Amino acid sequence: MIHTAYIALGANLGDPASTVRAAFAALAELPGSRLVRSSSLYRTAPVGITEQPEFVNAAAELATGLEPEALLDALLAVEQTFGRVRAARNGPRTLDLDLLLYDDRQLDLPRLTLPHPRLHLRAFVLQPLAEIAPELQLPGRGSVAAWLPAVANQGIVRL
Ligand code: PH2
Ligand code: MG
Ligand code: MG
Repeated sequence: MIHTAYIALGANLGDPASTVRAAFAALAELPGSRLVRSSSLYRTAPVGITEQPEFVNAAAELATGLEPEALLDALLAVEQTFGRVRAARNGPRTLDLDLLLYDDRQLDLPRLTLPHPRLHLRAFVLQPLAEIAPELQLPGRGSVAAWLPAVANQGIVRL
């Protein structure tokens, strides 16, 4: 069974744009998976801890045979290959891969909540996602595009 997953990419250490491009290639190589769409790269103001470098963010659509937790493990393994060290929560990182949506699956596990609980509040996620899937429905919340005006005040520039 092939599923549709959306993934948020983020980086703000090293050479973030090169890292995000290389991460798209790594996603394309995941077992039983195909990279269907990849967004442009966006330079974004840090949300949460604002005293850290700007991020480069992007979004990807993956067709995958991996189940959600196997996909999550695969994403964490890719983060590791890019040298991610988990220090401060929400602090700087060489690569962050967040599973946003998996079909219309709703999940609440200790290590994985689907849809991602804050995705509709963050321009750095919504804008790249809207570029590749504007009509995508967020379970219980309407379309991705409908949420864009709510984050219009957040700093984001397409590279
Ligand atoms: N990720 C965070 C916290 N803040 N800010 C931006 N602009 N982009 C991110 O990817 C990001 C963030 C936690 O993962
Ligand atoms: Mg994140
Ligand atoms: Mg993460």
